[in-house]
Amino acid sequence: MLLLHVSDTHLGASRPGRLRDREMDFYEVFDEVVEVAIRERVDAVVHAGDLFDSYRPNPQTYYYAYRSLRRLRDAGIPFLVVAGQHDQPKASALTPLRVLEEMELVRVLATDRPRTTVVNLRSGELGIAALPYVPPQLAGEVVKELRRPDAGRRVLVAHLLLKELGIPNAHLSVAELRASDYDYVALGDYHMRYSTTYGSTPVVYPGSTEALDVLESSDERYVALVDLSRREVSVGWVGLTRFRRWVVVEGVRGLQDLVKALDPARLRDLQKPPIVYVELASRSVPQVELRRISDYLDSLVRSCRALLYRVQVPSVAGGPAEVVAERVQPTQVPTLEQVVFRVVGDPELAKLVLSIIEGSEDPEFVKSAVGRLVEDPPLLAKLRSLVGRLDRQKG
Ligand SMILES: [Mn+2]
Repeated sequence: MLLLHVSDTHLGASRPGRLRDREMDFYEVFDEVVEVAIRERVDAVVHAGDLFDSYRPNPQTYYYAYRSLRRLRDAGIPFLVVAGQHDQPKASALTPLRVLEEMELVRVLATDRPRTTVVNLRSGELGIAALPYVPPQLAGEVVKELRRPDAGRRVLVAHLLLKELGIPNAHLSVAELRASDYDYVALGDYHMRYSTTYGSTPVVYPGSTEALDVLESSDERYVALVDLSRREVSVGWVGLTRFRRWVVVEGVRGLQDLVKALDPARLRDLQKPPIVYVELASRSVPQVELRRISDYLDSLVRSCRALLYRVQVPSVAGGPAEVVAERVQPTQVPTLEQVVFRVVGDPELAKLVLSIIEGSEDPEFVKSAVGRLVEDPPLLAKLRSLVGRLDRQKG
């Protein structure tokens, strides 16, 4: 029995900022998770909460969630989900998870109280105890309602913060969760990868699929593959590739520092223009230098070498960092580079297309550009996959 464990996909989020491209990141990486599940032929996907970013997803969020989950359903892979705080309505309204359940795309394990179910998967019975998000002060009481499932393999799925993480507002310890009652404990709520064991039971957070703020940024994001076929449970990690990278530059005294740190080779290798966060060395960087820095970062955004940026000064005495320059919203009129990049989706390919557009008056130039393309197999392969993607979007 093989499960894919994912959590905190926050569909519908666009943080930081309010860019459409940023919102798409969350859908794209969710679609990659679905592809991993199909490729690895898992028996089920277990989502440990915060599928959506809001309990009132907008139509396009439903649209992309539906498109991805439909692929999973067509492959015969059940999607089992527990509610995180972002999936829970504030009043006695309906959680969006129920909408997906009614469409037979997901199976909701629990929404506001603990619930235990036995699910028949193609490789056998899986008993699941599910603990949705509850406020930390209630967790001690609520966990007493949790019943250990009566089945061959037992999994606990919960959306909470473990005391072992050593962060404020934690819910329970692994001992209080009675983790050793289960073969595997699938957790969500913490946005970084973290795993421990209790007795012989793996207790795992795969982390969110995208970083929602700079503190969560990382060059690696994962889902867990959990093999329950043998007595000894094994956990493997699959690294995701379609999430957006963050480039964080600290201790900047002036433009020169920044240009040096934003190594063009590093930026070119990224699949998507990164989110750039700059922290100045001190509060005393002169205004004129700050202006040069923001002009430079604006030029990166306009030419699609960065998605957005923020420049901060260090916080004083643990207070919040102060933002001194940023671009987190779309420019009013998109540049030609931005339009081409949006269609092409790859920086290298976008550059080629742009060079052809710009030189299109000159037939000799176009001939040589196309000639270059033919002699560059990796670039040609990218072009083929672009055509494939555009075809799929039509279909
Ligand atoms: Mn979350």
